[in-house]
Amino acid sequence: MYYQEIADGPLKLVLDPIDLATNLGDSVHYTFIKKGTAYAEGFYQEDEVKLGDSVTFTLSLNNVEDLVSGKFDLNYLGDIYEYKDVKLNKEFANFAKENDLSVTLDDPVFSKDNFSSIVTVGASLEGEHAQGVTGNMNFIDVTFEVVSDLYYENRGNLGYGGVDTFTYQNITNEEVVIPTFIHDYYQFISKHAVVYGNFTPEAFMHEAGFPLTRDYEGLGVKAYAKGADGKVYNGTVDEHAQFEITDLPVSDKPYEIIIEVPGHLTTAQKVTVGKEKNGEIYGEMAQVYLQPNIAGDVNGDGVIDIMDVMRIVAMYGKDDKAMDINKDGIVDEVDIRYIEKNFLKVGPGVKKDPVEKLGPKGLNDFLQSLGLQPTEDN
Ligand SMILES: [Ca+2]
Ligand SMILES: [Ca+2]
Repeated sequence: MYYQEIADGPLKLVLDPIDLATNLGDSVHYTFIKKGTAYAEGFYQEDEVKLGDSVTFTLSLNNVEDLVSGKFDLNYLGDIYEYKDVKLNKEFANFAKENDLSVTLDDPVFSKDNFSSIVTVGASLEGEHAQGVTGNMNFIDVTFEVVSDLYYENRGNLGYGGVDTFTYQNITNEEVVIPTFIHDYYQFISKHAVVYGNFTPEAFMHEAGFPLTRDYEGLGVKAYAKGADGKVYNGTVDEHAQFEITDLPVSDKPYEIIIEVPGHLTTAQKVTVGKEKNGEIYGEMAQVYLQPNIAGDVNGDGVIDIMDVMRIVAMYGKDDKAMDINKDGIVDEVDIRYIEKNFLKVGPGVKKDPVEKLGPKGLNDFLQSLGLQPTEDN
């Protein structure tokens, strides 16, 4: 690096250590600043935080001259952290006391952008004073509470961006804007996981293989996880056939991830969530892959058999919500062909034998009674 680059402004350097196994390690951030340049730096008081803990961010000032008031915007993840309070750092408070200065903290101002919640905090020296603060000093502490631990960064921080700049007024009422850096971080101990993925509802698949856009929640699709202790954790589904289940406590015992689609066999998958590190299990975001939901179980008993056929036949040509597998407003050939295709299939974990015939009558007899030809290879 050249002196000129530093003289022109702070130079940021990121070193990515690569070990002998060529695993990319955590990168190390350095900022080089010309000696004497004014800047601010952020620190966290904690080395390790978990759900319910508080995190205190301290803004430290370097090489300021005659500061009489100052403020900054602090970005934080509003889903994870809840603002608690702002205080003068002890160092600043002691300095004020020793110099007979009274200091007023600004009321925090809250705002939001697309990425973050933002709190604007600051403080001013009160009354007449001959001089402001010069040199290096810890200024303000801002404290948050960890209200969710669905956070999985290796290096915990309050949010993207943190603090960009610190703005202060000096004794001659000039506004000075100085750069701010945060290289500090803490270990975030997450104990909850998120699982997500896609489901594949056979009667709502485009022939090209992707799910049709539908109000799956409105159609009664349910995604949930069942813990080893039987506890159920409900998830959400969106109109693109994606599901998400949050707040699963990490455990060394597996969860069963279950997707129910009306008119279809239920699908389920066992997964163990959480990443082990030094004997401790941490939360993670894990994608779960599930078998398709097979269409045809209109009575929801976990098997596709003659009972489903019978029900469809009874409602054939009508607009019956439960029997209309593909929800196009009519019970017709499309619906019964799913049953024909998947006849005698059984959902995962279902201990029930599908019934092939009703008395002497089988699937083909019912198809023929509707004027339909059985498919060749049936
Ligand atoms: Ca059935
Ligand atoms: Ca239909």
